[in-house]
Amino acid sequence: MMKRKKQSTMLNRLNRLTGEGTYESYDMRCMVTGQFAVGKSTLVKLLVGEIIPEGRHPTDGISLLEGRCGLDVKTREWVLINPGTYNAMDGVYNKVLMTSKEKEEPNPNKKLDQPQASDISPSRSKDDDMDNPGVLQQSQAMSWPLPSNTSSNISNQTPAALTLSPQSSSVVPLSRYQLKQKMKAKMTKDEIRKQMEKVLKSGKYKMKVGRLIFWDFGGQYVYYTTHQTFMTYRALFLVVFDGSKGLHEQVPDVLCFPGQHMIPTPAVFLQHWVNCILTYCKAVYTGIPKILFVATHKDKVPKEDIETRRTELYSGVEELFKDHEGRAHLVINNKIFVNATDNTDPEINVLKKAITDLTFQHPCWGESMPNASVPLELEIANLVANGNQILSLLEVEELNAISKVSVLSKEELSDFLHFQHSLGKMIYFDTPQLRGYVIISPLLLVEVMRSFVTDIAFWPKKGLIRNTFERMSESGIVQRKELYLIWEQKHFKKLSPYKEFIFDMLIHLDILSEQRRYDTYYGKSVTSGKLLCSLYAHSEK
Ligand SMILES: Nc1nc2c(ncn2[C@@H]2O[C@H](COP(=O)(O)OP(=O)(O)OP(=O)(O)O)[C@@H](O)[C@H]2O)c(=O)[nH]1
Ligand SMILES: [Mg+2]
Repeated sequence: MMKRKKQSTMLNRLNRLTGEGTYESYDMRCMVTGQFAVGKSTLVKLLVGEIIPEGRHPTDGISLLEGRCGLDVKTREWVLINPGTYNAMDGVYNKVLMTSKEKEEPNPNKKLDQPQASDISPSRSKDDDMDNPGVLQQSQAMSWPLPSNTSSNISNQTPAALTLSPQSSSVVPLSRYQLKQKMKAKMTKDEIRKQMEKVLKSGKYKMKVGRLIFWDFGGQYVYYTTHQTFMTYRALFLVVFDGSKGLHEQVPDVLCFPGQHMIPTPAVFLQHWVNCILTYCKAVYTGIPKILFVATHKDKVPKEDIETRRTELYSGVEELFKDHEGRAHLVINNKIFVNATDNTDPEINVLKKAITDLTFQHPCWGESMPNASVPLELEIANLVANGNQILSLLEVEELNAISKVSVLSKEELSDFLHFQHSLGKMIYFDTPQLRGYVIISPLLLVEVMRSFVTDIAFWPKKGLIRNTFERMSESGIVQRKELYLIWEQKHFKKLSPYKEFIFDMLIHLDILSEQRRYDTYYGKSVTSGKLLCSLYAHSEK
């Protein structure tokens, strides 16, 4: 009942925001989960065209790879974005520049026909470029519609060695790096805004390349309690496992799951992740989210045994989930088995194709989003790209006032924040304690969690904070001042100015609660009192 009311309010809000029309939004979070050390980070790096480091580098918390790759909305090509030359501004470029102006109304004063070589030649003036589709031609080149069979080789090549794809090579064979440099030199934030607003006004805002955002989840136990906070049905999940190991072989050197008394095996981990995903994602669409299984370490299996191994692994997985309630969510039949360290493994393309297909089948891919809030979204995206993660409501209001095409009314702004929160893109709680701030990057919350729920390997070696971690992991008890101290550390310094807000938010989210529940958390006793951290509650058992 309550839920239905909430949903209809949300729809009303959305309707109010969509008064000025909508555009199709293409954004997909690809959440990569699974046991520790199975190759999640390696695989993600490979998929976004990053160089794969040697050796083992466990992921601390969650690592977010944003703005590195996308999918061409029309051709479905896997598009890599400036590997090796990634710049924080890309977050903004990607959204603005992936806007197609192809169908813009012809303007007699401007050249809107076929792009010419000169459109993107360095000799043209800045203003010309801003008014010319050549800029977007650049963006098309930047987004690099590579044929999918070669895209996996991309990180082997130096950027300068790359030429434009066939359809744009007739324009000018600028290297990706050169284009990038040129873009940087040519487009200031103001110009991007101007450009964007023009497109919006024309009502032709259209994303050309949808974005894939990879969420790489750390596989150590300690993070299991925090990961669920970020899971959403508006995502596609990968569950990665090491295909060189038997599904029921004991995983050495690990204790059993907290609170579970089972021998740890790859099968136990697979079940854990599937259950976790399906428990924490709201069931909004039947069979969504999808969970794609990916086996790694193919190179550890003798060549002649690979096919038998593949069959064995996946019939094992099939068996494991045959009576599972969430069977409809599982994508097993692709039987993907890769070497995550080798970008020339042809099966990487099979994996990319599976991710692409599942993304295009996802009901949230291409959903209608209000035009009215795009300018504000872009302002915020720009700040996020520059490393900002949190804004005061006042700052958001100021940003909203900048736009020349679309300034949201107070009511609409509130709708916008609620809506972004429901999408999981921002975090905003409309309560007296919390409504003063807006978390504009979910990464902040990841860092908050990581600040006090982290693997022992990442604890300080000695000192007060070490003691806090020891006590917290044993008893689940922590004090406000101890958390504040943790946030004073160099690495978490940016949390410090918002410590009270963050603290209140952890209470609001029930991550922290007073040890004595009959006290209200508004009372003074909290500031000095002990708090129970629910994320460590298992340690009490
Ligand atoms: N031979 C081989 N090694 C792999 C493969 N995939 C990953 N590795 C190696 O396995 C180790 C662990 O890989 P990661 O990608 O860090 O594993 P992870 O799943 O991200 O681990 P956590 O972040 O701790 O959860 C690294 O040394 C990788 O180089 C593979 O397919 N074949
Ligand atoms: Mg990792």
